[in-house]
Amino acid sequence: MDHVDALRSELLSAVTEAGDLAGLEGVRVAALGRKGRVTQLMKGLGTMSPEERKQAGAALNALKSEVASAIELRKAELSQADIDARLMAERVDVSLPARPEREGFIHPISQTIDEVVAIFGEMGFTVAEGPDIEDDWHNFTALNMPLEHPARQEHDTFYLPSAAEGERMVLRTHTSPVQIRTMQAEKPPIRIIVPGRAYRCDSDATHSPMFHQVEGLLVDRATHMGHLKGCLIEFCRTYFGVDDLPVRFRPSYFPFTEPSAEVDIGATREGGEFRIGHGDEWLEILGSGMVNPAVLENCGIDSTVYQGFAFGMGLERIAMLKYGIPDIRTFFESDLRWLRHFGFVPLDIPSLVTGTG
Ligand code: 2NL
Repeated sequence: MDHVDALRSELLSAVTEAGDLAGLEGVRVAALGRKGRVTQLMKGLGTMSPEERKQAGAALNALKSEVASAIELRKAELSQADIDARLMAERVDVSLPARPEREGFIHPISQTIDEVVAIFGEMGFTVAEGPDIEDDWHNFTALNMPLEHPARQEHDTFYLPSAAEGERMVLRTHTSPVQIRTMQAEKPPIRIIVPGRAYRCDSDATHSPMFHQVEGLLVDRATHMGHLKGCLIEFCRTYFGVDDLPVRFRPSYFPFTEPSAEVDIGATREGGEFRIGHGDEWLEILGSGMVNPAVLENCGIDSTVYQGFAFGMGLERIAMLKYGIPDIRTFFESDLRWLRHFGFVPLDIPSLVTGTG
């Protein structure tokens, strides 16, 4: 069996010396492949006497499995070395300055969403999302707007062609269906904000058929109007960066809240333009109210135990007021000169300390 021992040490050192995966595969084929040396020796077993075959067969099987496991071991080592080499070669220096040809700007809507999320995030709200294409129940019925409700006609809804026998779907007219879905899926306490696209068939200097909203919803056992007021006053003052900004709650009506209030902030008119802050003018910036108990019940929440407040605002509107953008249609024209003027640099991250980011 001396020749088996010699072959063993020869093959094992070839395995150890293989410098890469391709070289190792060559060693494997030469030893264990169809015409490999170990395979050839095993073929010779057939010509031996039964006694010889028993001994030689056991020795060759042992050799074969020893060589095979040495190859596996070396393969693992070489693969790791391969990964290490690639990681070194493909390393990216993240501290390099941005290349001028890759210069880009954050769209004011994205910036405004980031700012609003930062402010409400600090108060403990998380972001929820849902589909743009909705069914009638989630967009209207659950929100206390039954078929004959006049608010449905006011909404200038975009309807999709109805499927053969299916119901007619709508492009959501507000982001409220996301709150409905959250209330159905989760138990209170609920504290979410929902930034997203909404659609209404309307177009002029202050209306776009596709626009963005942020709505908010908080549901808990003892939620009341004081919580709503504190939360929204805090939001207005932080968003506009005016510590003592006057904020006014004016009675209003929405089918999904009772009572309802619209929120105005103090402003002065200078020339044709509004300036946010003190003064004798009021600017409406959002709608709000205590969630109508019928809406809670529609979502399976016991309205004798839980109460909630909700609010909604147009993102283009609050962005136009803060950044002095005069026409809503320019948000969606993809005009690079407009974006360079009103856009934000990517590293200018919004935070509560920097306000605008
Ligand atoms: C506005 C007014 C508002 C809500 C939205 C809401 C959602 C649910 C339940 C109750 Cl699921 N309310 N949303 C409430 C009050 C006002 O939006 O003027 N938006 C631009």
